[in-house]
Amino acid sequence: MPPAVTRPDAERDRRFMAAALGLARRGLGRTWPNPSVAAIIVAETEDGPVVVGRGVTAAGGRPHAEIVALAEAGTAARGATCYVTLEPCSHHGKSPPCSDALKAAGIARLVSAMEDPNPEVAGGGHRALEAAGVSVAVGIGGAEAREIVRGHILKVTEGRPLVTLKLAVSADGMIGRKGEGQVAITGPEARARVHLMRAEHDAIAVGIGTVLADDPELTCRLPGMADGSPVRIVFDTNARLPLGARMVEGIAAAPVWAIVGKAAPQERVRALQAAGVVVIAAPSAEDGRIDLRIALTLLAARGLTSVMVEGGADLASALLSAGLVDRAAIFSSPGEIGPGGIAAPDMVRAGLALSRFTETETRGFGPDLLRLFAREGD
Ligand code: AOF
Ligand code: ZN
Repeated sequence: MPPAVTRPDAERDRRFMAAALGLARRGLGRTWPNPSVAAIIVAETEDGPVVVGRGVTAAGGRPHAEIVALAEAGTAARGATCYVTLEPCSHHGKSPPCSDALKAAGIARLVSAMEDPNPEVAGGGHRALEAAGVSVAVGIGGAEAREIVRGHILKVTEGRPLVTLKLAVSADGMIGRKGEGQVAITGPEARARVHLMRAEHDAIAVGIGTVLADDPELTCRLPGMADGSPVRIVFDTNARLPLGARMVEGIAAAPVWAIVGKAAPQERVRALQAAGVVVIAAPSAEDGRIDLRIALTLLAARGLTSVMVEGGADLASALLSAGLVDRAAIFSSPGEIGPGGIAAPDMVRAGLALSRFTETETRGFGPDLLRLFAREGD
């Protein structure tokens, strides 16, 4: 009988890495303060390669993906190949290093999509395994892996989370109707997509104007995904968030964080805290409003790697002009709002061009169109 094939096979590596990247994507929004990482362990048998363990970073960040996959593989990990979407950690953080666990389990080969930009790791995991005699290949699936952990990269390099701006614009260029609260601009297919996007982010943010006008719940209401609801954040300089707001009354569904100015009335701050709202005081910029860059830094310090901003127009404009938007999701509907509409500010349209965004994807959802933008070069 011929010996089992042990020679690295590029096509096979791409295939297993693609599976791992798919798994990692499914963990998005659930693993903060850690990035969503996946590991797949493949043993060589006489019948060819067999997956003996799979893991994604657990909800809340621990255990890490490799530990979950190794537990499933047991002794079958000895001599096997491990595919990881991010370099295994080598530091003693809140958990022991994954590089040690992989070594101890007898992994013979590591295929890793990318180096971990976390300065505590930064190549140390790959080096530790190589030094232990493990064959290490880095870079397969790197572009997609970087896209998945973009928020983690920004958090460790710039100290702020990834910001995705979501807007729905009617055919006549409106984002709502004055004094009417929430207006349905897009259809049910696009709305389902928005709920999925919510679940893929660590948090959703709106300005206080949107809360006062629309009273949104900001939860993920997809069947079977209710636990995917991210943290709800309100930019609220003067702590005006009403205790009777739906998101405060329904605080059990998902946490609510209010970012208030340092001069916000203390009795309002105390009332919000008593209702279970986490109040974060941020310094003001020159215009008296919250300094958005610093506010985002405070969110990253609390562990968030990604935030989806859902409105309103003022917050969207302010983030765009501060250069703090990394991705944008613009839904356009064929329907018109007509008289009394609130126009999407020119800043939003111009901002996407000014900050040099490129359109990465265009997709139809029922009658609506979704256009995705990313910062050029991202
Ligand atoms: C991995 N596998 O699944 C993830 C990793 O505080 P700790 O010990 O949980 O370490 C957190 C850091 O580990 C995090 O900032 C990131 O650099 C890395 N994430 N590493 O080996 C994983 N999620
Ligand atoms: Zn680890």
